[in-house]
Amino acid sequence: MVTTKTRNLRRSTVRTQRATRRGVAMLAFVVAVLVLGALVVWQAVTTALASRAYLGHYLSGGALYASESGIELAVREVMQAADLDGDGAIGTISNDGNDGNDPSLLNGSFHVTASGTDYVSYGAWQQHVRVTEVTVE
Ligand SMILES: [Ca+2]
Repeated sequence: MVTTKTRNLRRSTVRTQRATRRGVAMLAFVVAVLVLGALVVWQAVTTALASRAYLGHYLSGGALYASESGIELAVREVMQAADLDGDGAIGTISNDGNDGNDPSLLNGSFHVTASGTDYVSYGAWQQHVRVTEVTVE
């Protein structure tokens, strides 16, 4: 009689250990699936942010080139002492407060203001704006 109880107790212990192992394996599987899912979501978000940052950098570069084009034209007016764009002043480009008639580029425009010998060019490329300032001595 004592022997039978011991066998039943051993069988019960073995079943409990197997169930515990299965539970641990299931928990490890669920954790692994959650970690992999989080990595996939993180990669998608990171890729989208990197693309958006690159686009902003690209468009900002276009605005810088537009701004530098304005400075080039303003310095040309100063060097030739002539109002090349016909806005009424030497060294300013389309300085009439009307953005609609600014010299236009492919996706942008620019205008230049002057204060004494300081010239400020505002270049716009789509929705990005860059400002370049020069002093002519
Ligand atoms: Ca001018």
